[in-house]
Amino acid sequence: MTTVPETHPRYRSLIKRERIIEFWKKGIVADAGLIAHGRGEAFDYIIGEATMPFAEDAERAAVAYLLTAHRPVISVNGNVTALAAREVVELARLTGAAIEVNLFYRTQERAEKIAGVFRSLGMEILGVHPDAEIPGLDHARAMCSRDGIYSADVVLVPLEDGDRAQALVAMGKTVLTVDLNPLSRTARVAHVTVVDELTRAMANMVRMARERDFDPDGVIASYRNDETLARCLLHIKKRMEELGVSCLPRHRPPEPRA
Ligand code: PTJ
Repeated sequence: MTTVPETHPRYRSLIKRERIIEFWKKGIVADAGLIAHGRGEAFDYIIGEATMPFAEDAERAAVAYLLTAHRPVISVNGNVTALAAREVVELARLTGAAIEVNLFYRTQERAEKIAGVFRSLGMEILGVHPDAEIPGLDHARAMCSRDGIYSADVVLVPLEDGDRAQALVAMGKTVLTVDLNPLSRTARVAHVTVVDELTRAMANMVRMARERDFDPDGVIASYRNDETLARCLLHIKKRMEELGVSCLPRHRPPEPRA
C-alpha cells in the first residue's frame, strides 16, 4: 500500500482510494468498482466533501426506517465491504438488521471473500448461497437470500445499480440508498437517498442509531425524498455559482490589440 502523508490536504480521500485499490487486489472490489469509486469522488468534490444538511436529514430518515422495520436488511457489495464493513456491522447490530452480500458482478469467489471479511468482524452474512430471485432481473443479478433481501420490508442498498433498486421497489420494499450521484436512477427511485460519501454517511447513521434522540415515526412521516434531491441539486447549483464568481477577480480581460 502506498503511504499517504497525513499532512496531505486530500488525505482522507486518498486513504479511501488506497483502500479500494487494496481490496481490488484482494479480489473483493470488482474492476468496475474502481470506476464507480472515481465517479463518487467526482460528485463528492462538486458537493464539497462534507455531509450537507439534506444528507443528514436523509441519514436520520434511513435510520428511522431501519429501526421501525420488521425485517431490515443491509446489502453489501465489494466497494461497501472495502470502505465501511465495520460501520455496516455496527449499524446492523444497533438496528437488528441482517447483512446480505448482493453483487452486481457476481462470482462465488467474491461473495465468499466478502463473507470472510464480515466473519472476521464476528458477523455471519446472508447471500453466499442464494436460494431466491428478485423478479424482473437476469439470473446472476437477481440472486438473493429468501430469509434476507427477498423477504425484507426495508433494504439499505448503498452504491446500488439502478435496475436492481427499481426491482426492489417493484417488490414493494422500502429502499434506502447511499449514492453521491443525485442523478442516478437508484437515487431517483429510492424512498430515501443519502447523497453523501459512504464512510461519512455510515458513521453518521451509526451515531444516530446509537443516540436515538428522535422519534422514528415522526421523522418518517415528515420525510420527502423528492425534497432531498431538490435540495441537493440546488446546493450544487449555488456552490458552482459561488465558485464561478470567486474565479472572477483573477480573470484579466485580454489586452486590446494594437
Ligand atoms: O461489487 P459489485 O459487483 O456489486 O459492484 C459494485 C459496483 C459499485 C461496481 C456496482 O454496483 C456499480 O457498477 O454501481 P454503479 O452503477 O457505478 O453505481 C455506484 C454509485 O455509487 C455511483 O452513482 C457512484 O457515484 C456512487 N458512489 C461511488 N462511490 C461512492 C458512491 N456513493 C457514496 N460513497 C462512495 N464512496
